Amino acid sequence: MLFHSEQLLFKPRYEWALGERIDHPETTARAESIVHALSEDPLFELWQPPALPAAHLRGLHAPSLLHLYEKTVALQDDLYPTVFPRGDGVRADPDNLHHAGWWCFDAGTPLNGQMWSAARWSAAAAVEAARRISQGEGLAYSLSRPPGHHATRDRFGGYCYLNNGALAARTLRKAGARKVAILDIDYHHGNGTQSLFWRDPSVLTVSVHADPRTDFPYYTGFPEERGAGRGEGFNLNLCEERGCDGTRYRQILQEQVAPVLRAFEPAALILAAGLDTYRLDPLGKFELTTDDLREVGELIGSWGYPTVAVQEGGYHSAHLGRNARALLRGLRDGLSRPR
Ligand code: Q9C
Ligand code: ZN
Repeated sequence: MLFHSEQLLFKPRYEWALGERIDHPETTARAESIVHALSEDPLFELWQPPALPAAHLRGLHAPSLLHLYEKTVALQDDLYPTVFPRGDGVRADPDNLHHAGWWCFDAGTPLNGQMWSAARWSAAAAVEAARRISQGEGLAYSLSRPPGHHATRDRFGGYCYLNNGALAARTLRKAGARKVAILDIDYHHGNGTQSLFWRDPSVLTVSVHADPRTDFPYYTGFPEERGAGRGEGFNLNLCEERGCDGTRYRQILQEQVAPVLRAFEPAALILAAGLDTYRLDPLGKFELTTDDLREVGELIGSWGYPTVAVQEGGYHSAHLGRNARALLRGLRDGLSRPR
């Protein structure tokens, strides 16, 4: 398990949900729950990643976005962008935090003085997990928090600032992997990851998620989004209705995901490991049990790809640790007996 304690200093307080101001779901208790559950398990040793050089981030994210993030360290309070300009004639200045809305796509992802350090360590953990896979390990887990899969090249949103899973994929590609697949099992569509590899045939992106007509991020995640240019056909969106249970979920993995991965033949797999498909999750409306998550892990592991598991969502803090442990144990068991 890769994790840095500075990831715990970022505490978003609230978000807006249809006119209600609700406690922010992406709490430090989430990470604490996972650290606690995995520390009790001798199989998951806790490692601190090395710091991530800024150059590594510039390969994926817009310099202006990173510039804006650097500015946020001076913030004394939480900043929620409220002005979201669009179209021609907008001159956005990353030195001016009043312009933060240009780099933001929702009202649930605040900036404050602690965010930038936490997000960088979260990304550093994912990159280090990927580095370990490139050196021959079979499974590595990054406790990435804040999460990453909604972050695009130049926009934050959906509680995500840097796209941790995408950085892991790039790390593997740079280390020599010709083809890498990202499988996103978070309840929500991985819109950021999709957009980052939209034209890239060397990174296959697959996301299994709730129907965007009813669930965040609403605008993307439809099956007709398949990539473009040379990347056409290398993005796959699989939508499920609310209420999807473990049996149905595994059926999707087995019948629709496994053949696509097999045909692609990736050198490694990035698993965007959201746990908000859990039946008690306050945001997700799927019905997977803890044991289903273990079986999901086992099924994915049985495909035999060296795997970087990167934490994404999952908001039932009290059960989050045991769910992460179930998924990871499943993965490890599956990998130990490939089919
Ligand atoms: N009432 C991830 O799981 N807000 N992000 C939903 C809730 C956005 C979820 C409103 C949910 C983002 C990484
Ligand atoms: Zn999610």
